[in-house]
Amino acid sequence: MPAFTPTSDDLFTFGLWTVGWQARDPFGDASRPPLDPVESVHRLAELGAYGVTFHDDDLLAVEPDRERAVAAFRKALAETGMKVPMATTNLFTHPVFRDGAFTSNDRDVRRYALRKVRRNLDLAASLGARTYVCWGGREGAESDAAKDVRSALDRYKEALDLLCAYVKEQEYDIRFAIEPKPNEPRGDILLPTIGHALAFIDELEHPEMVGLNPEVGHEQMAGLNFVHGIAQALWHGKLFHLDLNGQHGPRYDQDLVFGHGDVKSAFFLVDLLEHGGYEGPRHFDYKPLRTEDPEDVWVSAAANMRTYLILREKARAFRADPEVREALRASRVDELATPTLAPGETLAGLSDDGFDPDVAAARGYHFSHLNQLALEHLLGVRGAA
Ligand code: GLT
Ligand code: MN
Ligand code: MN
Repeated sequence: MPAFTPTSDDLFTFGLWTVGWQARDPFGDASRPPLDPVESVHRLAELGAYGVTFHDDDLLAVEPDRERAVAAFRKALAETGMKVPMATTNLFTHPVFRDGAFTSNDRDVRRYALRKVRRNLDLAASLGARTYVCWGGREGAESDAAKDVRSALDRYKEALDLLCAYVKEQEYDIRFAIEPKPNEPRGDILLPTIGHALAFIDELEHPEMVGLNPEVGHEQMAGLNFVHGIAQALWHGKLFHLDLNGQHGPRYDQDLVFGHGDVKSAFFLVDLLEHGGYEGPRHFDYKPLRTEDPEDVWVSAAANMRTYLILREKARAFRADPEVREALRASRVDELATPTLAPGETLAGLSDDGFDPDVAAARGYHFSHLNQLALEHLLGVRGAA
């Protein structure tokens, strides 16, 4: 039985805001004390994480002086060897952002938001971050009368174009990753899904510098298949980063431990990430349950990584199982990789090859057997690789 013990080679990262969440919700006060980012860095390093990510304001959790807070954070990184592959800006907590940041109707707020991002971009670059996430949680509306969506998209584009130009001027090695979400905290958020964000990126001045940071729960809140979304993001070359967590279908954003929501989707997600060419950090964006005490927080942090490693092992065993290979062949899964026309063949010249649709319609695809094999690997009744 493998130990499922994470090491830095596994590239597991956590947002400081995850373990540091004090569990304030719309109905209740904080249930945990503030957590020093320095402690988070040390505890996560001990648990086998590769790095941490942060919002500008996360660093100020216990030390309001920014310079001192940054110095303490840098020291903790140096002591532990933890990396910062990604950073982002808090453009949602302060009430100034209640109508959005890049797309607030108030132009002064939009200008302030750009300055706030610029300041943290400079810090992110100095810490070696290569990805800068833009989650536009407040970019949206509750009333269709309150937001001119076409102007809002113009302003969203303006902001990203300016940020890309700034990164180029400063010669930072940073790309932006948009994180879609359908709703919450706004009634409707702009760029609500992977698909909306992909289409938006194509309209930007530097589309090559902008990709995605999809989150498991956010697509599932919209009733969408996260594995399909990730596959399409990979297909477009746009999976710059991702947020792993758990969610039980369309309801409020749960941010559960990875695998504690739809575990079958988590299995196929790990299978795709491990075999689909994604080489970036495996980043957890979860919230320790409000019921948990400060020590439980670290138990839940470890659970994210352990679950990922278990699913990785199961995905390997699934792919190596001769019966699975046979079932994949019987289901013609590999045949889809063959181009429909032969080299040199044209649509005009396409002959019918004696094809009989009734014969083809009578052939089963045997997907239930394949699905059952996956489920049995997941449930642990089929052998290890
Ligand atoms: C916030 C949100 C997350 C985003 C973070 C990045 S902040 O916690 O719920 O999904 O990834 O801004
Ligand atoms: Mn997220
Ligand atoms: Mn979320």
